[in-house]
Amino acid sequence: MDENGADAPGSTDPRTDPLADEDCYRVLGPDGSPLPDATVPDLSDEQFRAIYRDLVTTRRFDERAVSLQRQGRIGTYAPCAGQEGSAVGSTHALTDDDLISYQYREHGAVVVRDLLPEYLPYWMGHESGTEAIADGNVFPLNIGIAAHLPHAVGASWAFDHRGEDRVVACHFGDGATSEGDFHEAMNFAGVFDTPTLFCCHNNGWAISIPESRQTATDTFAQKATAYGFDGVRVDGMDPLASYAVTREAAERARGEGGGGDGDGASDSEGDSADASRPVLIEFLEYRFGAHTTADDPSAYRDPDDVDPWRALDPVDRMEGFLRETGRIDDAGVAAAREEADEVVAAAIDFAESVDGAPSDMFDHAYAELPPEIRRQRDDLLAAVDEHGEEAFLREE
Ligand SMILES: Cc1ncc(C[n+]2csc(CCOP(=O)(O)OP(=O)(O)O)c2C)c(N)n1
Repeated sequence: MDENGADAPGSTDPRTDPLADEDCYRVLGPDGSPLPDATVPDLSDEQFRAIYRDLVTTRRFDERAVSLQRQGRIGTYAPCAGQEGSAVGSTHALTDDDLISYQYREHGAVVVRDLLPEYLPYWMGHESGTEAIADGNVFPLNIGIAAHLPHAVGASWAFDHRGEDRVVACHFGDGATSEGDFHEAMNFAGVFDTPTLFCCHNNGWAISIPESRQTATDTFAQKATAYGFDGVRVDGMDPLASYAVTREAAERARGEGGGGDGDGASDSEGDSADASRPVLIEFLEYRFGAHTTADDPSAYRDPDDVDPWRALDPVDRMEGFLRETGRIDDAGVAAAREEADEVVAAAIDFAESVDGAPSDMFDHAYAELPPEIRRQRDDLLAAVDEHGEEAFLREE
């Protein structure tokens, strides 16, 4: 173990057997066949295929984004391979009016909302990307770990106050659960019955810190007990299980009739069956690749540790399900891949055509700039005037 508490590469990570946890909710077996006692969600053939298409597109986006970073065409990027099932499956379980507040790795949620072209510019350094996705009910990504959780709870509390039939799905990693913001957000949500889905992506690692050094509890889901609401553990590499659990959690968060009770106050005393309640969902999954393109995972984990998890690849599993149930054939798979190539290529073309000015960075955080930020913007504009915009642009 190093001074950060991380195990040395090659040491035994307790999560070497992905299927060891029998309490983890699953629909699909490793090859995509439905498990014997599982309830397959009641979706149309088209909906099943849409989930598959979004998984394939997310995987393709991820591959291209890493490649673009290696070519110097985007900045640091957080790969999501292995984690597409939870982001895509859970977002399909929401309505378009529901708000998504995510960390930085849940790109699949953006794919489901059809926002890739608007989203990619962010990773190229354009603030306009974050503004555009907000119009699609996706809050801008958050790098300050767990700092978005209180905001997500605030937004869901506002929905409750207004009597709106909307929930907030707030995504974060296992590492975020060690931050004070996580506990404050969970406590507030429990006390005030906010329609919040706390989506914890337990991918085994917070950069080099393994899950075993992140918490002494058996699961992350059980942390909800301390705040008076339910926590559930689901196989995040199973898109259909992720869909089913999120669907049920969203119904719970909406309360019967939707939109909470509109009074913005806790119902926990009576805790009637139709009260709106938050839910913590722990998605059990694994990060196949590096933490970000600036990371080298071989410094802290044995590359062989990934193999058992690759056997549960969410894209392959969904394809296996569709094939086995006769919903897709070779031509359908080829068409999905071709469509994904086109969607991602078009998003890249669009993003590379965006022409941003350095001062754009001041435009999207505040409706009215506070005096200190205004001063900084004015200083920048004066410097641009003096030296020309080229002085602030990267040389191609
Ligand atoms: C408040 C804060 N502390 C530390 C960091 C540095 N940091 C960036 S990513 C990360 C790990 C987060 O792990 P986790 O929440 O499990 O998400 P994952 O990256 O695994 O998806 C850390 C510590 C940060 N961005 N913000």
